[in-house]
Amino acid sequence: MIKLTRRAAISAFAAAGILAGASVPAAAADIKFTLATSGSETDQRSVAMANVFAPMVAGFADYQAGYNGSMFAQGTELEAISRGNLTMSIASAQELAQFFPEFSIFATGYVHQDAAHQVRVFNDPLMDPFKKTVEDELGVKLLSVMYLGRRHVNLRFPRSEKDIKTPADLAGVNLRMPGTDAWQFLGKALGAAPTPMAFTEVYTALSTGAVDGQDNPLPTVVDAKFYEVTKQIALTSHLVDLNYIAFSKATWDKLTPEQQITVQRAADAAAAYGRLKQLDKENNLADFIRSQGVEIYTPDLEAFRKHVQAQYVGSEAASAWPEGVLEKINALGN
Ligand code: KDO
Repeated sequence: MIKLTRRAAISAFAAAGILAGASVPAAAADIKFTLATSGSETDQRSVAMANVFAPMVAGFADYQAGYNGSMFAQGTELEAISRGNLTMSIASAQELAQFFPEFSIFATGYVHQDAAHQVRVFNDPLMDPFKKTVEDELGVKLLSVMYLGRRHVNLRFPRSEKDIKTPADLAGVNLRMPGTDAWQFLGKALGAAPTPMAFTEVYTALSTGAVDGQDNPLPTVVDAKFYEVTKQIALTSHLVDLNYIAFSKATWDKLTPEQQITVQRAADAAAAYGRLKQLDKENNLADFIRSQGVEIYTPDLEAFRKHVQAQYVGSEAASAWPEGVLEKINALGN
């Protein structure tokens, strides 16, 4: 992950003329939407984009996706969009927090309660200044919110060797987390010793023992076959994780108003479809994972919640959160 300060990033992109503003509408045949994701082709978010988004925009734009980080490495996609080298990505709040630290609020443990809460937060006016900053300063529009799922701690050791009841049981556990500050903070807040690593390297790292575990929702554990190289999942639910459908503002500005409406509708439809599919998988995969020899159990959730939340209080991360936003997010919960 290249770490850029907001100012350095913005001046670089501005110098490259990326934020220079609208131009002449492109001819239909010229329009090509490229999407880069570190997810696989069978990840429900990828499927939703290919099967819902792409057909909806097919009247005026070709859609091409690069999976498994093949087009751009995990964490470099937003910069690629800003530079004009990519149209779309499935971006995380943690990646956005690299540019705009206030986004770490959406990457904080035990803040979002469920998929519906994520949607209410994304559509609430509280998001407007966040969206505007990303658009104005990075040249990226956040079109819609996608559901990734409840992240849990997934370890190589059988439960007989290491039983995770509280954060204290994660002391010294080398837990792979994605490579940005917000992720690493969350790993530490869980009580673990986090190691930054790109998603595409995780399976091998688990199989060789380079890391003790990883955290992801159950559908990802199945899609990436982590059940083949791990022995237990403690259902910590430490992050109800989301991604944004990020779209190039430069490309957006070249579209006609009708095309813009179609793109927005296509993004919303893909997000809604993917959310339902992912929720369905999340609710139905435990038996399959168990059948593969992985123990699944619930630790002391109150202990995890208390410990994680306490780490954010007074932290540098929390100092970047605009006043009153956490309260608004909480008020949109159940
Ligand atoms: C991961 O690297 O663990 C993560 O789950 C982080 C998400 O933000 C997202 O990028 C995801 O990977 C990839 O799309 C692969 O599923």
